[in-house]
Amino acid sequence: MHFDRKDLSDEQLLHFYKSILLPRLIEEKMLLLLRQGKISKWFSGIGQEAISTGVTLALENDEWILPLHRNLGVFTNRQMPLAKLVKQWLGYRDGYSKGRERSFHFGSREHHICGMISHLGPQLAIADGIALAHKLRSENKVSVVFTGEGGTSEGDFHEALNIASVWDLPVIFVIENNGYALSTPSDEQYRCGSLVNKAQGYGMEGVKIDGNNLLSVYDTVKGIREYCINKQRPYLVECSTFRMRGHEEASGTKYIPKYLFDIWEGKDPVHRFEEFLETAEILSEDLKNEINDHLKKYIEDELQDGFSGQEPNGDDEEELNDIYASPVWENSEGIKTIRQSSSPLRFIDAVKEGLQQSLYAHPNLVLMGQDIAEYGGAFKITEGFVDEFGKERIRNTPLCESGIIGTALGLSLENFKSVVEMQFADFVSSGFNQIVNNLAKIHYRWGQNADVVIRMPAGAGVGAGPFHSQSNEAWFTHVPGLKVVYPSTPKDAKGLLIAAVNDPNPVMFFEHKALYRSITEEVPAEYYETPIGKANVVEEGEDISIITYGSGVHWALDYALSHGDISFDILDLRTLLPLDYEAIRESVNRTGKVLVLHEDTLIGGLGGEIAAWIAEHCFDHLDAPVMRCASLDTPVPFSIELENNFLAKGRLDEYVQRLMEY
Ligand SMILES: Cc1ncc(C[n+]2csc(CCOP(=O)(O)OP(=O)(O)O)c2C)c(N)n1
Ligand SMILES: [Mg+2]
Repeated sequence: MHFDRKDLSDEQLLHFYKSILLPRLIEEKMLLLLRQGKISKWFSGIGQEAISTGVTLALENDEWILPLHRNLGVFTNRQMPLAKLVKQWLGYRDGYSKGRERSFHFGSREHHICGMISHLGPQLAIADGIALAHKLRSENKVSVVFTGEGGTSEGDFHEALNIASVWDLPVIFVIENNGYALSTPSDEQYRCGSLVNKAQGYGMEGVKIDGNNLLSVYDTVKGIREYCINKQRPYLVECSTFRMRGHEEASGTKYIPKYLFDIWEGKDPVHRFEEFLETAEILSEDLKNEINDHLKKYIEDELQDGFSGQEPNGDDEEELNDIYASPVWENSEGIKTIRQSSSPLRFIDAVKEGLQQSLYAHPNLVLMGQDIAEYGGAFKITEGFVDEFGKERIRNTPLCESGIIGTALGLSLENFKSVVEMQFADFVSSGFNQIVNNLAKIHYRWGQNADVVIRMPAGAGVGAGPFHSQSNEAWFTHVPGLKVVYPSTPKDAKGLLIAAVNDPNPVMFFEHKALYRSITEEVPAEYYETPIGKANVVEEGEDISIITYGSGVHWALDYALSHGDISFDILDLRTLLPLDYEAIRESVNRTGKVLVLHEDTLIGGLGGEIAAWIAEHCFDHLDAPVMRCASLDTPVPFSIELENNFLAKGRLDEYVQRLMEY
């Protein structure tokens, strides 16, 4: 192995030596503790330390790194105190995630590290968002994200590299190619010779290097960093390496031929670098011992401190409180109005105005979606926005829901807000993982918020078939950490959208397509919030409560209009997560008979949760069983006759009559 020191001083080289040695010594100690049963799980990076160390040393300390499970060297080289890391690994409350996350699955804003979730791939696009933030602010910074060669088979890899290239983002993508993904060898993983060849397909530069040579990694990444900043382009680096231990310690290495260990033992990144320093007479025997002793003592001291951490105490209130980031008070005075005064607006125009005023209120707000720029979006909601706010803030995206939602999270890490438009709510399934696993959980996991609104044009009644008509809100109401909002009127649509953008948490914002152009009402011209989490009593009554939202509100109102003999109490939930249970209770108390109505299908729909809650908490006030009127448990059919038959609206009369009979 040839080491080229270039203009690095002896002092710097010794610093590099300590930097690569520390993670190795910590790991050796960890293996010992594992055997003694003192820690439960360990993903070893022994053999791969030159990559974490070289990459981290090549960056500025305030540049974000998104590491994986074998990158201890990233954490140590960002000077994270080992004691606190140990507390993290032991699940103590004074670790980096209050005992909520395992091993390296956490981040730290202070250290500009955004750790992985278990899913391989989703953090790749977060690096895009961070780099976009730097680009928008004209900062000379890059973001760096790691993947294993196995992770490159995930669609997220493709989406993240493609976005970075199309948007000219200064991101360094580092592949640690250690030849195996758990037991799967490279020839069962990909067929492109070298993974770096993929760079060409994305129209970016790439290089393959010896990932076991600390100076090669350092020097290459340092040069690439300058390239990325100067050219405002991404770069792909493939580092050849090998892991000397099992995938994780319990899984063994039987599937790897022994000769590979012999070959790679000869290329050990720590020993070879040590030898180079000794040969160059930079590291004497005495100094080597001194450094080793010093680091070992540091490790022992920190371990002792780490093991004296505190067990989490499982306080429900604290646990639930950390699901959401606290709202930040925003001064809304003087936000530009689009109209002179209050006037009737269609639902769709109210959404548009909510977006426009939010763009004026938040100079750090970026809109992203397919065809939303010059074309104005599938429903023309953002028409004219490019002229008003510029292409940097109104961003057409490639066709990649997952990558864009990940990018939105990256923007949030750098204090941007974003609104992502799903062309149709149905397509959110292609971005599902990012929403339910990254956006929803990140605040609970390590206190980072995801300031992202996802606009969801949803619902049927437009003859659009199974993939342009779904009511998929219940997919998300089951996910702690999300907020799910579903306005039914233009006034609420504008106010709730403004509130959603102001809210620092991830908000799924449902807009029923059939309401876009069919519902008009007086909407204030001012910039105002309709509070998230508060239901609206649309009508007070005595006979039957209809608890509903979205299109259901209008079905209930129509029905009530043509059945003047029944006194309906109509409650528009407006927010589905968190639910306004108090408003539900009050409505039940007024009538004693409840029908939960929604366009979503019956089984697993939100109606089940509401009915169960009422049965559990309002039993004394009930005069009849809680009923649910929902759409048929099939996909949404295309033909208008079938769709009408599918929709809950057609069964409303039957349910009301059954309730009246009690
Ligand atoms: C989406 C997803 N599928 C499967 C797994 C289970 N899993 C964890 S690590 C791993 C292998 C990863 O291999 P590679 O990307 O090469 O990284 P390495 O472990 O070799 O560093 C697998 C299959 C996972 N974490 N996420
Ligand atoms: Mg691998």
